[in-house]
Amino acid sequence: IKKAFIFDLDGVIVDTAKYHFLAWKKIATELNIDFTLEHNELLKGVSRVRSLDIILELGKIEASQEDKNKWLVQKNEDYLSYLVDMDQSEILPGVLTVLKFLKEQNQAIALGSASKNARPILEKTGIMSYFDAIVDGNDVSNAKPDPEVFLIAAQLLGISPENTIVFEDSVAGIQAANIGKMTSIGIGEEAVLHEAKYIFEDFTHIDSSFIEALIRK
Ligand code: B16
Ligand code: MG
Repeated sequence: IKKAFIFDLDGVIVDTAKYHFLAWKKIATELNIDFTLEHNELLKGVSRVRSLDIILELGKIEASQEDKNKWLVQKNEDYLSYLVDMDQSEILPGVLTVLKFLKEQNQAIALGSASKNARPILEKTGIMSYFDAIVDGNDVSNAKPDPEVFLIAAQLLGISPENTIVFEDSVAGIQAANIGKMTSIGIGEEAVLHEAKYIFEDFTHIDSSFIEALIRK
């Protein structure tokens, strides 16, 4: 059977979490908010607007919409400055091998990301052509753990949620896949992603026989 394989972007295909962190950290420092790498886990898979709210809550700061808009623009400009030199070398280990194998097996592939910067990242890393559908932060109104982003992707591929597999690095994303009745595969730490059906440290640990079994299921 033809299955749909949906990839999250940040933390699954590329390690952009570090750039999101640096950009948010700058704003937090300006506002005298203690913002650690541990806090940053809360922002994974979460929209830009919601991320700012979480940081302001951490600092117990109430801000005007005007100020919030200013910080959102500032954060994104700063984040984009880290992406200027991005190229294929920033694709995480093992990802290309899996993408190539899925293509050879004639499987459907989609991107399902909360980011509004997904397309330029796919272009810079040269992997746009692998994707049969791209659904990102510009296309959805409900953020993960709402399954909307993955449901739209599966629909665009013409494949039912039951025949869809989702690769995710965030708790919110794993929950979204589970709520959408899809097969969730966590990429990262077992302790964080224990709600996933399968968990792998990274894509180098996913071999072709595992994927073949998913396809045949
Ligand atoms: P942007 P994903 C998410 O991407 C990130 O994990 C999250 O940290 C970020 O705030 C969000 O995208 C929005 O990104 O500011 O670029 O629109 O993991 O769903 O691919
Ligand atoms: Mg992610």
